[in-house]
Amino acid sequence: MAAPAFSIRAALKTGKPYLFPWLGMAGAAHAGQIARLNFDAVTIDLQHGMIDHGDAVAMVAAIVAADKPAIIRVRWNDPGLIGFALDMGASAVIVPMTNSRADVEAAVKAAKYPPVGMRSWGGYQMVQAAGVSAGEYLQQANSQTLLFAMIETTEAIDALDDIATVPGLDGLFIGPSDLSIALSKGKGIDKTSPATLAAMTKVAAACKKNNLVAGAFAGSSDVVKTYMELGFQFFAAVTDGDILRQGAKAALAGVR
Ligand code: 3PY
Ligand code: MG
Repeated sequence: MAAPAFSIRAALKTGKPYLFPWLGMAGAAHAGQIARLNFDAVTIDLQHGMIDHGDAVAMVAAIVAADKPAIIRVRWNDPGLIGFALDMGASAVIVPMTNSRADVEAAVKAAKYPPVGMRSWGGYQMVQAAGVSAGEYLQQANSQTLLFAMIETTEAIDALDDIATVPGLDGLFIGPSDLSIALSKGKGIDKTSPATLAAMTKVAAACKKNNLVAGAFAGSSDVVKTYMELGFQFFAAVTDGDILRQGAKAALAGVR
């Protein structure tokens, strides 16, 4: 964590937007190639991505070898999954569907070593990924590995003040697809609907008040810009599927 590549905090302090791709496809080769592009970090989505834990271990190693921090969105708010993601060498963990203070307290407990939480010590992959000694990792892990609670339901919006004040929490991360489905009562997905943006404005204010990182899945540069105007800083800017589709389209343009 002394190693600059592992630390996300130092880059966030500049106030600049923090941009990363969101990988849903398994493969260390493409994770390593994408990590060498001009992103700040790379995220592996273990909730909806077609990626198992063995794939993810190799993908984190490839991302870290490219000197970029790896971020993992875990499959669910489960202490074993959160601990394993950090033990793989993730610099940040994003936990889906955290809807109450109790949900977020449980996630923090899993992600932080005592006295903040109950993360269990073991394995040395995370120590190697951070490029420090085991003792240094233990000393720095609680402040340098970031825990994001996802806000993507009406329950979470209603519980925002309770959630945002959980000690040890580092940031909130909007899932705008699920949030817009919930806000529209299942009618549709709209990442920039007035209702979605109004809810996100409340989340940005809660982050500012409680010194939390304000993050969101955006998926395109237009949406990143819209969310930046609301006060967000930490973005999933594009998916690997979109990178592939856009690249294929560009390669064929003018030929077909
Ligand atoms: C959502 O938008 O609901 C997410 O979880 C991000 O993919
Ligand atoms: Mg979601």
